This record gives sequence, structure tokens and C-alpha cells, in this order.
Amino acid sequence: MTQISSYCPLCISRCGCLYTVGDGELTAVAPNPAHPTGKHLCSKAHAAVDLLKHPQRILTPLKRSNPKGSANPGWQRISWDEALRTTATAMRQIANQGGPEAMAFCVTTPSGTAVADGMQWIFRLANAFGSPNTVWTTHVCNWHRDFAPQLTFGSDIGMPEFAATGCLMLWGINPSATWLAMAEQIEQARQRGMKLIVVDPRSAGFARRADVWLRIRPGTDGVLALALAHQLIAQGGYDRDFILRYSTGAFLVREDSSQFLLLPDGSQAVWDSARACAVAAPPPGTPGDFALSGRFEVATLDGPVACRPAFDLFAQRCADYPLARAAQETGLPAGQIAEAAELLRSQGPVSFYGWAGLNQHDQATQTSRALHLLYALTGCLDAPGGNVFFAKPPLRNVMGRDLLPPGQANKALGMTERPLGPARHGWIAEADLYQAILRQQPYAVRGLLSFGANLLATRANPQQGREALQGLEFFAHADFFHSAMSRDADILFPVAMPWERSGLQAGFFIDQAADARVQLRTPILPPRGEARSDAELVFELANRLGLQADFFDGNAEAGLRHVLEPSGLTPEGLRAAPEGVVLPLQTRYRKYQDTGFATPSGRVEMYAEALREIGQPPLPMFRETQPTPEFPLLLTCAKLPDRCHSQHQQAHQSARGERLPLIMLHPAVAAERGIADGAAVDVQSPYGTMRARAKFDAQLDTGTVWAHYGWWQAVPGEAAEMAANYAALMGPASDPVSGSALLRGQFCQVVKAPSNLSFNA
Ligand SMILES: Nc1nc2c(c(=O)[nH]1)N[C@H]1C(S)=C(S)[C@@H](COP(=O)(O)OP(=O)(O)OC[C@H]3O[C@@H](n4cnc5c(=O)[nH]c(N)nc54)[C@H](O)[C@@H]3O)O[C@H]1N2
Ligand SMILES: Nc1nc2c(c(=O)[nH]1)N[C@H]1C(S)=C(S)[C@@H](COP(=O)(O)OP(=O)(O)OC[C@H]3O[C@@H](n4cnc5c(=O)[nH]c(N)nc54)[C@H](O)[C@@H]3O)O[C@H]1N2
Ligand code: SF4
Ligand SMILES: [Mo]
Repeated sequence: MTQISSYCPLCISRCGCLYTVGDGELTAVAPNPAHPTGKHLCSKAHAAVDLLKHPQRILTPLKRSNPKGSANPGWQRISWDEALRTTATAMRQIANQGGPEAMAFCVTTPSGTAVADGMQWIFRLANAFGSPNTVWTTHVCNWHRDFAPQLTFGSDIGMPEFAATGCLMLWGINPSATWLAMAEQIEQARQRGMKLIVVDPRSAGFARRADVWLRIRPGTDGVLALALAHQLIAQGGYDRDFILRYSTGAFLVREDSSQFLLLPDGSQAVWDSARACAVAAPPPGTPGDFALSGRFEVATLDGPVACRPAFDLFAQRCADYPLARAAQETGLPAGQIAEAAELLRSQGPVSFYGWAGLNQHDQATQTSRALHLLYALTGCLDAPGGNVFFAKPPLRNVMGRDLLPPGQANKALGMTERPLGPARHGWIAEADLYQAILRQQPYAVRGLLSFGANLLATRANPQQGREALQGLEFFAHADFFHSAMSRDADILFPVAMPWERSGLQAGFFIDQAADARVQLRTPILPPRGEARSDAELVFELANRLGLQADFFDGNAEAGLRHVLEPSGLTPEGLRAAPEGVVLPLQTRYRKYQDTGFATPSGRVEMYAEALREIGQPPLPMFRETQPTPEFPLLLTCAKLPDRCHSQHQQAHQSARGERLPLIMLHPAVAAERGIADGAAVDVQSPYGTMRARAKFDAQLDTGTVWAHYGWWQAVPGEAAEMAANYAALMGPASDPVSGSALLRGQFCQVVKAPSNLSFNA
């Protein structure tokens, strides 16, 4: 028996752990309390023992022998050589005929899998090949946490400094199920008295124990953020000095054009109240008592122009949501909104974290803007106890955007429609891929190489997705298991499981000490069968495609050395310290005081000119959505502790038989429809139907239901594939800036399923 210090790579939490190996098998997984993320493990970590030896694993390369669309692809074993040769030949042929952009790539999520082990190399392959089209998860996952805040802060949202924060807002994240190491930090902070506000439609995790649990109506988070901001502004409970010195709040906006007023020298203007005139905005950080409210006539070369400071316009927008209106739109008691505002005002330093609950909506850009502007009012960004940008291990990025030939980047699908969205980075949405395959719009995509992902279970419109995958000229998929997606592949590559390959984790996020740790996970077992890691597959393909010069001539170790080099670390050094190396990194607070914010103005962008320039509202604005008699309930979803998305059911199958998705509804909602607890129901939306089992949840609002997602298999008693697929309820709605797909906040109806249906799970 050997015990190996490592970390569980299966989700964002990256929990420090100890693997016990004996007789060529993984026998146990235990927490490693000495590791900064090692206090707890979840059932998924322990499932490794079963997953590794699971009989359904793909263990050799396979090719189909039956036509696409057949229920049985007729998989035939082939050699690695044949699989690689066929794939490289098809890729070259497609690029020769339609340009490299006709070949798309796809990668699963690094937050809910261990694909991070090879992800940078996968992106590098797409770039070196010349394709700007990689379907990723960011638009349904982390865009509004990591990229949308660039519109306001010029950065991501950082990380709450849990140990010092006075009041934390958990907004659309449930770390008790999705990020155990973060939940532990919150737990400790609670014990020392940190206040906690939770915004979530469900009573889950910390919602049950928060000082204020705001049981929001799904999709109305932006309204709540503006209403809270209004309370802070009306009561003077915001950091005026920060807003003046470090935001564009004082910048004058012209009433006639809604643009910033520019002085003849091109600089933005602020109103100097003492001199009663517009003056050039000083560099960020300069003290000065400029107007934040009021309407001013400014003399320009073209005559007088009426202007208001951006902050005044923002404050007006917030004032559109007094408590009564906000309560009505969000479904929250007015008193609770006021209570939350009072905590923000009086219990700072304030920090916040939001994730998937804010990301899967068609108004997500405006929602994130509203939340980030609310947070800017606190002045706590990058301040002690606020959301801090910890010092990170300095590693080299090898995604290889610089390898993409000139002119290719702008061809990314979705770039024209959403120039500020993920397409800028070469990340495309499945909806755009389907369109390009099925309608050749804006051009034909004919090939796909996919590293995991299960688009038909995790993205809207799986029916169209199925058609699109079947319409591909060539499709190769790399995975551990067969899935809804793999069924239509031409070639399947067997992927080594995380415990059979190495991975590098540079930073464990949750505080500075954790974030300074660099750990190299080494394989604890050899790969089963002929499985190989994603990185090996990439390096092999790069070789066959003649791209070896971009891949260290096939030497992955040289690649790792190159990644580590700026940090002074080496592969040998990391292998000798399996528990990781902690770099001597120090947090520097309020770095913006030296460098400004990485926005066009160098300040927090209160008024987003970048949005105005693409025809979007520069200040947060929301459309109210109303239920109809046909579809009266708002449907949302959440992650489950024992699975990630559509994964891990193999572990459950062996442990306790097939499970069925549940839909949670208030007992009164069920009673109105004659639905008993545990009964089979059909969830209906304008786009499709999902069969599920009803479960009562008296904590829910009577207008809200939530359901499990990620099921695509045929349901017992109901042969059709997709019959229990949440994704089938979702339509084409998406955010106009980010392409964030609407997976939450869909209006639906729940009815009893036909009575002849037998559920046996
Ligand atoms: N309704 C609804 N839909 C959602 C969400 C939601 O909350 N509600 N969440 C969204 C979010 S946040 C995300 S990130 C996406 C995830 O979307 P996907 O990535 O499409 O989802 P998964 O079901 O996790 O699919 C992972 C697939 O990759 C395989 N895999 C796992 N690890 C590896 C690896 O290391 N290498 C390779 N080659 N394959 C691997 C798995 O076996 C599985 O088949 O789903 C989104 N979809
Ligand atoms: N166990 C487990 N852990 C995971 C994953 C997993 O699939 N399973 N996936 C990983 C990945 S890829 C991701 S992105 C993270 C995501 O981690 P989280 O953000 O925690 O994920 P979710 O549970 O999807 O959503 C968080 C909360 O948002 C709430 N919510 C739903 N609709 C709304 C809404 O309209 N407004 C608000 N304010 N809240 C809403 C849900 O009830 C839920 O409690 O988790 C990672 N960790
Ligand atoms: S929360 Fe569970 S799956 Fe995620 S890293 Fe920790 S043990 Fe692994
Ligand atoms: Mo995600």
C-alpha cells in the first residue's frame, strides 16, 4: 500500500487529498487536512475507485461501422495509428477545402472536470491548426464571473478575502455543493461573525443559515442589484471618494448623444462645482470635489450642451427601483431588501461571489453590470476584506493565440453578432456551431474534434444538436465513457482518467496561501487499456498534422518546463514535492492606486461606452418578463453534490441503480395540478417536454420550480432518448453581448404524466 499526496481534480475546488494504491488499484481516497483545500472531500472524489475500473470505459480507439443516426453505431476496435491517421487526414482535407475554420474544436469545462490537465494544449492545437472555432463552456459557465466584469472593472471579480470580510454576498453560487474548499472558508468566517447575504431561489447550502436569504425570482437579479444600489445611494451609504477618484462617475455624459462629453483636446470632462465649469477629467486617483449629480450646461464650440455626470444617470436608473417596485419584480419582501442594504452599509468590508446562477440568463450582461456597479459603490474592490486579486504564480500561458494566422480570429462564429463576447477569444457557442453545420451560416463547418463535453445534455436545443452532429462530414470525440454526444462520432479516442495522467494546478484560489501553491499531480496508476491523456492525443495529432514545431517537437516535458520557467519551478522540483510548492507571494491591496484599472478610462466604468458603441445600454437596464396562463411557472436548476453536469452517473449506476431527474415544486403548486409527491410529471415549455419525478419543496416560491439537468438517457418506461432532458426545454434565447444561453428562468408548465407510465427507479 502506498499513499500519494495529491489533489482531486474533478471540480473547481481541487481538494487536497491522499490516494491509497495497492495491488495496481486505487483503494481509498482520503482528505488531506494539511493541504489548504484538503479538509473535506465529496462523494465524487471517492467514486474514483469505481470509475477507474468501470466496465463501460472506452479502452481502445473505435470507429463506427453503422451509418450516423443508427441507434447502434457498431463500434469497431482500431489501432491508435489508424485513429490518428484518419483524424489528421480528415482535418487536413476539411481545411484544404473550406479553410481551417471549417474544422471546429470542442472542450469540456475545467471547473467540473479535470480537462485542465490538457486544456491549454487543446486550445493550442486549434490555434496552430488555424481554427478560431472552439466550442467551450464559458458562455454557460464563467463568462459573467471572469470576463463580463472587464466591462466594469477591467478584470475578473477576484476572490473574497474570507478571513477579513465583514459581509459576504453569495449571489447565485452554492459552494456547499460545488466548491467545498470555499464553503469551508465561509464556515470559518461565519464562526468569527461574518455577516452573510445569500441570493438564491432555493433554500440550499448557506441560504438556510444566512443573515438574509433573498429567495429571488429567477432572472431578476439585476433588478435586485439596482434596488440595493438605490438604497445605498439614497442613504449616502457608498464610498463617494472611491467613486470620484477611481470611477467614471463624475464624467459628463451629453444629453443629446448619450456619449461622454469630450473637450477639444479629446479628454473626458468633469464638472468643477467651485468654478462652475467643465474641466478635463484628471488622472485616476486625483482628489477633487467634482459633481456627481446635477444637470449642467457646458459651452462647446457647437454651442451649449446639457450634460449630467455618469453617476447621476446611474443613480436615476437605480431610483427606478424603489423598494415596492423591486419587491414586486423580484418576488422578495421589501423589508428584506432594506435589511440586506443595511448590512452592506454597516457591516463592511463587503465581498461577493457569484457564478452559474448569474450566468445562464439572456440578460446576464446587464445583470453582471448591475451587480458590479453595486459592488463598486462599496469601494471594497481589492481592499482588505473585499474582493481581492491575490498574487498568482507566474506561469507561461501556452494556449497559443499568437499561433492563429492573421485574419483567422475575426472569422470566429458569433464574432459579428457579439463582438465583445467569447468569440474574441476563439470560444464559440454551440448554437453558432449548429447553425454553421446545418445552414452553412456564415460559412460551413464540416469537421469537429471534441475533447469531452456532452453538448446534447448540457446545452439548449439538443434536437438540433443531434441533427448538427449527424450532419458533420467528420467528427472525432475523446472521452472516458460513451455519451449522448459520442454516439454520432466517426472516431472515438479512449482518454486516460485523471488518476492515470499528470496535471498541473497553479493556485488553489481560496486565499493567498492557497493561491501561491503550485502542485504537479503525477499518475498514480498506468492508463487502463490503450487510453492516453488528452495532452498526449494533442501532441500525437500535432505531429501528424505537421505542427510539431509548435509543440516542442513532441516533447511534453519540454512543454511543461516552458510553462513553469517564469516561476523558477521545474518539473523535477515539483515531482520531488508531491504536496506542492508554495511560492513566496504577497498580496498587494488596491493595486489600482498604482496602475489604474485595466479599462479604457483606467477607472471603474460606471457608464460603459463599449456597450453603447455596439448598440447596448451603457447603464444597466432590464426587460420584465411575465408568465402566461399556458406557461405560468419559472423553471431554474442547480448542481447536485454527487455529480457534475451529465457525468458520474456511471458511478451511481453501479452503486444504486439508475436515477431519474427530479423536479422540485411547492406542495401548493402540486396540489393545484393533482400531482402527488414522487409522481411522474411532464415539464412543458414552448420548446419541448421533460419527463421527471415530482418532489415537494415547501421552501420554494409558488411561482418557481427547479429541476435536475444532465439526463439524456432513455427513461425507464419511456424509450425515447432525451425524454428526461432538461436541455430540451430551452429555446434559442441568449444574452446579446455574451451569448450566455438561457438555461434558467424559462417559463414552463408541470402536468401529470400519462398514468400508464411506470417508473421503477
Ligand atoms: N440546465 C443546465 N445546463 C447546464 C448547466 C446548468 O447549471 N444547468 N451548467 C452549465 C455549465 S456551468 C457547464 S460548465 C456545462 C458543462 O458542459 P459539458 O462539458 O458539455 O458537460 P459534462 O456533462 O460535464 O460533459 C463532460 C463530458 O466530458 C467527459 N470528460 C470529463 N473529463 C474529461 C477529460 O479530462 N477529458 C476528456 N476528453 N473528456 C472528459 C465526460 O466523461 C463527459 O462525457 O454545462 C452547462 N449546462
Ligand atoms: N457537485 C458539483 N460541483 C460542481 C459542478 C457540478 O456540476 N457538480 N460544476 C462545476 C462548474 S462547471 C461550475 S460552473 C460551478 C458552478 O457552481 P455554482 O454557481 O454553485 O452552481 P449552480 O448550482 O449551478 O448555481 C448556483 C446557485 O444558483 C441558484 N440559482 C438558480 N437560478 C438562479 C437565479 O436566477 N438567480 C440567482 N441568484 N441564483 C440562481 C441555484 O439555485 C444554485 O443554488 O460548480 C462546479 N462544481
Ligand atoms: S468538491 Fe469533490 S469533486 Fe470537487 S475537488 Fe473536492 S472532492 Fe473533488
Ligand atoms: Mo461550469
